[in-house]
Amino acid sequence: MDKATQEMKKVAEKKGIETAWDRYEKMIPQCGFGELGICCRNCVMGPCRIDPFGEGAKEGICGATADIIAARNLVRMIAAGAASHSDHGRDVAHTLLATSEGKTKGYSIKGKQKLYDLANELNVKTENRKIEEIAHDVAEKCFAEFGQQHGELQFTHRAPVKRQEIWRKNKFTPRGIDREIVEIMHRTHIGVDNDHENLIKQGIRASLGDGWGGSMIATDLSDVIFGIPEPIRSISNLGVLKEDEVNLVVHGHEPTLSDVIVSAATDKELIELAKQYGAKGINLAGICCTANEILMRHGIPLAGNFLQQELAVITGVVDLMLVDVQCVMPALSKLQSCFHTKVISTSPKAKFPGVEHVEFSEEEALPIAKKIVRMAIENYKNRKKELVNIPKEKMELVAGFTSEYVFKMLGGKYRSTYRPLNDAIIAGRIRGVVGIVGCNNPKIKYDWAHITLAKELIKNDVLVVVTGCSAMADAKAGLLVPEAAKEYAGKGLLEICEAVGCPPVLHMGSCVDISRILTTLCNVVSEGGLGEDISDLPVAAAAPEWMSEKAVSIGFYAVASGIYTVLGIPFPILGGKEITEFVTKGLENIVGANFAFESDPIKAAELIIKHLNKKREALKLKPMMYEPPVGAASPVENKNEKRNN
Ligand code: NFS
Ligand code: SF4
Repeated sequence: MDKATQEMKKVAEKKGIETAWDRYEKMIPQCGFGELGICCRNCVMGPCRIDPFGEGAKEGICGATADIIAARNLVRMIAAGAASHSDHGRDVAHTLLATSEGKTKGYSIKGKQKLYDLANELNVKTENRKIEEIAHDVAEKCFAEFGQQHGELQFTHRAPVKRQEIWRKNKFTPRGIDREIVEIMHRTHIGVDNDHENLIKQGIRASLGDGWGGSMIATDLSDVIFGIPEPIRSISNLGVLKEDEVNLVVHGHEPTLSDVIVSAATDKELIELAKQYGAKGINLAGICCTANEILMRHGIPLAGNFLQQELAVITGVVDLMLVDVQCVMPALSKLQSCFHTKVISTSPKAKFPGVEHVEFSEEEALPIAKKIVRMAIENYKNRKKELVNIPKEKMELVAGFTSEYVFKMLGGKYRSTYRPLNDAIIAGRIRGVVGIVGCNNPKIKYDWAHITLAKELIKNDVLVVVTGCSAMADAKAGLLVPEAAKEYAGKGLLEICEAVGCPPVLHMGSCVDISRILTTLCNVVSEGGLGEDISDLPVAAAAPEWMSEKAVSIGFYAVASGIYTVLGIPFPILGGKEITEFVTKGLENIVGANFAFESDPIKAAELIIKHLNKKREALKLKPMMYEPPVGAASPVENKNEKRNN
C-alpha cells in the first residue's frame, strides 16, 4: 500500500537482496501444527503434535490434549511479551534511580509535576524534600512492584472500582510483575497446570502486570525523565532520509538511549565535524517504537515501521543504524555487508553476529552517544553513490497525544476536564473510541489493514487512537494531520476535530504507551455519564497486523480491562476447540469482553461498530445509524490461510 515500500522492494529485488517478504514466501507452506498451536516441546519425551483432522495422535505422550498444549503455548507468549515490556519499564526505573543519585550523564528530571503526582499516588513524602530525593523514592517504589510477592500492584488502583472488584474476585490482580511471569513458566512445565481455562487466567494475571504494571511504569517514569509529550509536528516515511546529510537511524524500543542520541546529534561540535566530512548536517530518524518515543517528545522524523527496517538500509544512505532491544531483525547483520551501513548493537541483552557492539550505560550515556554519532559521521565518506536509492515519499504528521493532554484538548481555555469528550460521546458526535495498535506482518498486505480499518472507523465517527507500528502506518497515509478529518471523518467527528484542531487519528506513542490509553479510559469513566466501568464504555481495540509476543500480552490486558479486541490474525490456538471458544466467547462472562479474529479490516470495522452501538444502547445514549458496506475489503494476502481453506 505504501509507495516508498513498493519502490524499495523493487530495488531489493533488482539487487538480489532478500527481505522479510521473500523469506516469508520461502517459508510457505508454514507448519500447520504450529499455526494451530498444537505442537509441544515442553519436555523431551516429545516433541509431540496433535493431529487435528485425521486419525493421528489426539494426545501428547504425557496425555496433553490440543487444548492444554495450545493454552500452554499461548500463555508462554504472554509471559515473553509481558517480560519484554516490563524489562523495558525496569530499565527506565533504573535510569531514574541512577539520575536521582547523580550517577548519570545526559539525563535530568523534566517532568517535575508528573513526579509529584506519582509521589502522591505512591505515598512518597514530598514536603521539604529535594526533587532528587523524591525521584529516588519513586524509582525504588516502582522497582519494588517487579519483585513484590504478595498484595496488589499499585497502579491497578487507577482502574475503576468495579474493574478492580472483578479482578479481585477472579484472583486476576497481579501480585508482582515478575512473579506472575515466573508462575506462567512454572505452570507450563510438564505436568503442572493442565486446565486450559486456569492457564489462561494466569495469563490474564501476568498480562495485567504488564499493562497496569511494567508498561505503565515505563510510560510514567519516561514522562518523569524526558517530560510529558505535547502535540508536535513531524514527518514520516523513508523519504525523510537525506542524500547530503549523515543519516543516523535509531531502532528498537527504549527511550533511554534514543533520547540521549537526540542531544548528541544536535551537539554543535559534532555538526561541525559532519560538515568537515562533507555532509550538510546530521539527520536523525527512527524505526519502530524507539522512534515513537523521540517523535513524541522531540519531533524526530519516523523513517518507518517494523517491515521497513531492512528497506532503510537498502536506501544506501543510512550511515549508522543504532539498535537496542526488541523487534530488531537478525537479518540486518547480513544486510549491512551489502551496503556501507554500520549496524551497532548497544544492549548487553541483544547482540548480533557480525555486528559491532558499543555497550550503552546510563552512567556514561552522553559520552557513549557522542561516540556513536562520531562513528556515523566517519562512515559518511564510505557511501557508495551507485547504491543510493531514496524514495521521495514523506508525509506530515502530528503526534504527542496523552491522557494528560485530553484534559486541555477538549476542555478549552477555562476548564481542565474530560467533560467535553464525554459529552461528545453522549451526544453522538463521537460514536466511541477505538485503539488500533500493533505490528506489521508479511501475512497481511503491508500497512493496508491498519489504514483501511482506521479510515472505515473515522468515517463512522469513531475517534481512533493509535500507537506503535500502527501509528506509523497511519502517519504515512496522511491520517495523523488535522486536515485528514475533512477528507475522511464523519460529520460529528469532523466537527470535533475542527473545533479542537486535532487529527481524527491521535498518535499516543509507543507500544508501552498503550498504558496511556488505559489511563485515558479511567479518566473517561470517572468523569461520569458513561457507566461505571471500562467495559461499559463504547470503546474497542484492534491489532490488524500483529506478530509479536508483546502483542499477545497487550491483547490480554486489554480484554481483561473490559475492552473488546479484534485481531487481524488469530492466536495460534485454533487447533484447540475449547480454548478458542473460551477466549472468543467465555471471557465475556468473566471480564465483560472477549477477542474476535477477523482478517478483513472492513469486516473488523463492522464488528467494532456494532459493538460500540451495543454499548451505546446499554447506556441509553443517542442511537447512531450504521450500514455495513457490502463485501470484503480485498483479498487477504495470507497464503497459509488459502492453503488451510
Ligand atoms: Ni509493538 Fe513497537 Fe512495532 Fe510490533 Fe514491534 S515496534 S513495541 S511489537 S513491531 S508494534
Ligand atoms: Fe509431549 Fe507432554 Fe512433553 Fe509436551 S509435555 S512434549 S505434550 S510429552
